[in-house]
Amino acid sequence: MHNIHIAGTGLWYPEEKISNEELVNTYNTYVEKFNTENKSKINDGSVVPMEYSSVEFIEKASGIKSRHVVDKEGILDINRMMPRVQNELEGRMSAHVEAGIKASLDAMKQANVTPDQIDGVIVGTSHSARNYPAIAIEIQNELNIKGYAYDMLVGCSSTTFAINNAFSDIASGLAETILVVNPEINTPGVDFTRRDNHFIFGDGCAASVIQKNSKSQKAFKILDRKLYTQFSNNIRSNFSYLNRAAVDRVNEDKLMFNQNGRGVFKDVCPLVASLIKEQLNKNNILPNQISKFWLHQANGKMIRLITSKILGTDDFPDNISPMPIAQFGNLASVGSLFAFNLNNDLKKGDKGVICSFGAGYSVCSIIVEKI
Ligand code: CO8
Repeated sequence: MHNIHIAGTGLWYPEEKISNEELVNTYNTYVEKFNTENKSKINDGSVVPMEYSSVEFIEKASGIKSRHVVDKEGILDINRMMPRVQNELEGRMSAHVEAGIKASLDAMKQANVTPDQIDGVIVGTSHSARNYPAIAIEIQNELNIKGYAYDMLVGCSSTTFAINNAFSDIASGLAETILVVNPEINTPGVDFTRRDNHFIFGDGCAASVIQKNSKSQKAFKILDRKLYTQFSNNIRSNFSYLNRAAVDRVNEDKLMFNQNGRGVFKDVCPLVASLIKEQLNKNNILPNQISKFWLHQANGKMIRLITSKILGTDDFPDNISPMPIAQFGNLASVGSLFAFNLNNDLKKGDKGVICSFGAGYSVCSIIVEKI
């Protein structure tokens, strides 16, 4: 039996915040402008009028009330509708690295670990800022960490899959302590002119220290990991280095995040609930022995439904499955770690489940115990 722990976690998120009211106000102004400018084409049927968004819909369908973003002004400017970010260029620090360092320092402090004790850095994210050199290697360099570093992409399960890789490296003897970093700067990939997507994502970053025999007060022992993937086009981004040379040129906006939200909801809820139930059963743990389900923050209704399927009842307190989604929106792969970091004041012996699910489809469930 391995004695491998989540020794500490840390978060970073931008100060700027957009409420549903502000977002819908901008979106609806954009719609009004589009429909006015295209009035004659709409009247002759050659252009479809845009439909208005609503605060009530967003809150009821998703549970999201606000989101933290890297650039509020750019997103709310109806002549822009996207954050103002910078290209990756040598000579200045990547925004992903900056976010990663802030979250990492927090995690290292909580884990009571210094850079010289870390053997490697794994960055897991749904969008890498560039192809190479790896973001992880820049973080490794900035934090003065020896050993190795690499990036990995697994959509919304990038954080938990990265924690899993760290566990495997430690269990195999390759390392004793790994820093896992998960920058999710999502808003540059969102089409804020799309009614069905404009409210979903926010920006944030998490980091965790995975360590053998941690002595940290905040440490949780990793008891079990279960990973599952199943191919689906229901959440897809086609943005890639191929675009510039493609003979079948497509408008850049059409290449970004796109999803069939209904389809995802229908496929993923039963999949995740049965995966966690099977995992608990294999580990001889009853669902009601789990103090917290720190689930991927895609949708409040999904979190509630999955929890009720696992527990076999609708009658459970909200705080069993924390929902930072209300404040942060969907943070792609760091949602479950935000839920964990902000709600993990458990007592020795208490158990919880950290579970991500999303694009791929990809699912990773990790059972932990407070030591
Ligand atoms: N305002 C008002 N009405 C609206 C709006 C709006 N903004 N949007 C849609 N409607 C209307 C629709 O037109 C529809 O009307 P009608 O019934 O007349 O046809 C009605 O509301 C219902 O629409 P939907 O069926 O689309 O609404 P849902 O109840 O299904 O809710 C959700 C939509 C919230 C998207 C929901 O389906 C959902 O959350 N599904 C799960 C999605 C999910 O988990 N996705 C995972 C994505 S995260 C991930 O994997 C990582 C990807 C990488 C990150 C990417 C960063 C860019």
